[in-house]
Amino acid sequence: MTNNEQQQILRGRLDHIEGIELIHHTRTLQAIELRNRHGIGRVLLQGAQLLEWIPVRQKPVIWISPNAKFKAGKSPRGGIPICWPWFGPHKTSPSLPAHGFARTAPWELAEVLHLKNDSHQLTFNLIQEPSSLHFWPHTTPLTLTFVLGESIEMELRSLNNSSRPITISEALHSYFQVGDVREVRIHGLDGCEYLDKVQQEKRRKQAGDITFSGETDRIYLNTTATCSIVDSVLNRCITIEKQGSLSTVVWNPWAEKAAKLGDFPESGHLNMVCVESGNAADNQIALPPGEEHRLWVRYSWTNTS
Ligand code: TA6
Repeated sequence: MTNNEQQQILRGRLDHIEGIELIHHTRTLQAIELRNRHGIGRVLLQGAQLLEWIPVRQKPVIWISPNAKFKAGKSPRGGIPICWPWFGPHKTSPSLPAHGFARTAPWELAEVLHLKNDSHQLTFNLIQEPSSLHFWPHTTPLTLTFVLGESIEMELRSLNNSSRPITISEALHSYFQVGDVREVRIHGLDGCEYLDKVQQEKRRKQAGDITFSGETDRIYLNTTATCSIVDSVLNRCITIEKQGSLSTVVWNPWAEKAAKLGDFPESGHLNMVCVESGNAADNQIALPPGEEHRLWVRYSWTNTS
């Protein structure tokens, strides 16, 4: 089936659903754009990557770089990339894509529901390309469900349909918009052990809230904690609840690394912070044949002024 035929079918399925349409984000990349009484959002079909969610009467909750590059096979900087079936560099083959292949692979929109409270529920299935089979020779259907309404809910389900046990690591690599990261506190990880990736993965223990004054890249381990991003510039608190996740990654590249990455605007690092729910490092997941793993998050926000 050609791409055009697939798009026609998808458009047909969306025609009868209020507030949702298939758009060309670029000439080659399609996105689902949706509007309901709670907000406006876009999800790129490549990577099933939420690009933005702008609640009504709110600043955007999810940060997307104004310099994000939209091209096939590259995850645009920002939004919520899906890191799967490994987090970070591949353990044995550094030439393989960082954070796995799900975030740059094609996904299909399998179901759209317009819920009674005027939220939208979108379910996407990963389309495993032949090119990934040589380094991921497993039958592991991956499904991502969003509920976009007065909050953002996501559920990532990994099913091991192969005959052998598999090991995965994963993260919902969420970029949150903040007024000024230097005035942000992240609450909820006090006392938690973490790997400090700017100090050769030295193991440390968090004391109090997390604050930011330089490059910060930490994998908090063995934590099921609900976290909150307390933003005293936007007078907003974003709450991050999770289930099926034992790791929380906190990242801000700061100015020098952001400049090297090449898709941040000048001082763009000041308006974002990543708080990523997943299972990484010590918390990788061993999935026996026939078993399914479920990672769930809910992002909600309140004004604090
Ligand atoms: O989640 C933090 C991190 O692993 C950082 O080490 C940094 O590499 C970031 O992800 C972004 O990775 P990317 O491949 O999207 O540039």
